[in-house]
Amino acid sequence: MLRYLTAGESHGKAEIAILEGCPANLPLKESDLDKDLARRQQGYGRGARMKIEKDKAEILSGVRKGKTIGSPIAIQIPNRSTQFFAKTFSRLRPGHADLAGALKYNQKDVRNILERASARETAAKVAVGAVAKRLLAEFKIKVESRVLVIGGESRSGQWKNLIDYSRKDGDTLGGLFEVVVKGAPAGLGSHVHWDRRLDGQLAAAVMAIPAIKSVEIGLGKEVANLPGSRVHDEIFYSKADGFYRNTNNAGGLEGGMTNGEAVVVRAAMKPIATLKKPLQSVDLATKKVTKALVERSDVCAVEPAAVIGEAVVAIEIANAFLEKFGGDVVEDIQKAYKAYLSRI
Ligand code: EPS
Repeated sequence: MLRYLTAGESHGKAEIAILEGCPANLPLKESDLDKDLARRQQGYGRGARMKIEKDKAEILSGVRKGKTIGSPIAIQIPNRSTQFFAKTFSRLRPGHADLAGALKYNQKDVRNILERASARETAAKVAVGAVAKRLLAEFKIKVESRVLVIGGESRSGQWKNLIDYSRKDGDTLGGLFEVVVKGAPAGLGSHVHWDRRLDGQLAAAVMAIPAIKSVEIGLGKEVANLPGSRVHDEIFYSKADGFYRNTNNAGGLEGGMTNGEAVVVRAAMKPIATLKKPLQSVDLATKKVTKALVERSDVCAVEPAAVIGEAVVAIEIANAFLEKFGGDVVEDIQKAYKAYLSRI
C-alpha cells in the first residue's frame, strides 16, 4: 500500500514528501518527477511566483543506482521565494482557509494559516504522483488530463482573452478539468465495503486538492437527468478484445471497481481566493470592516490543477493496483498481473 505525507510552507525552506510502500526495483530518476513539476508550474494566468521558482525534486532516500529499494522515498523541492514568510497579516481573505484556520488554531497572524493552506503544497503531491505514474507505466497504464472549461467558457481559443480581462479587472477565474486513466484492468477497487470502493477513493483524493468544489465520474451529475437506458453502458464480447463497451458513461467504474474502460474523473475548481481587487471582509484583530489581503497570486490555475489531478488519481490507481497484485517488488507484481490478465 502506498502512503504519503507532505510537509512545508509556501514561503518556507522547501516542500517535502515521504512516500512509503513503493515496490523495490522500479527504475526512478529525479527527472521523472521534474517533468510533472515543470508542467505544474505552467498555464496561462499563473502569477509572478512561477517565474521565480524552478521546481526540481531532490530524492533523498529510497532510490539507489537508479532503482527503488523498497524503503521510504523522501523528496525535497526547495523554495526560492521565501521573502513573504516573515510578514504578518490579519485581513481575512474570503474563500481561503484564513478565517476558519485562525479560529481553529488560535492564531492572531493569519500567515500561520496561509503558508500551509497555499496550493504551493501541491508541488509535493505532484512529485509523489509522478512516482505513482512511473509505477503504473511499468504496466502500460497511463494517466492524462485536459482542461475543459475556464471561467464558464469551453472554447479554448477564448481562454487567454478571458484571463487577460480578469487580470485587468483584478479578478480570478476557475474552471473544469478532466483526468483520464487508460489501460487499467477491470477489477481494481472493490464492491464489498464502502472504504474499498475506488470511486470513493478517487473522489476523496481529487476533492482534497485545494480549491476543488465538485468531482464527477463519467457522466457525473448528468445521470440525474437521464433514463437508465441512456446511462448504462451495454456489454459486448469478442475473442480478440474480450469484454468491451461502445460507450463509457460510467467513467470506467462500476460497483466501485474499474471495469476495463478508461477511468474518467472531472473536477470543478473555484477561482483563486486572493483577488487584486479585494472583497469586503473583516480584520481578525480589530473586528472592523476592511478589504481582504492583497498578495501576489495567480489569476487562473486550472491548468496546474489538472496536473495535480493526474497526480492524485495516479496515486489512488497505483494503490488499488498494488492491493490487487502485491506490493514488495516489481517482478512479483508483473507475474501476478500477467496471471490475472490471462485468467480474465
Ligand atoms: C503556488 C504558489 C503561490 C501561489 C499559489 C500556488 O505563490 P505565492 O503565494 O508566493 O505567489 O501562486 O497559491 C495559491 C493559489 C493560494 O491559494 O495560496 C504554487 O506553487 O502552486
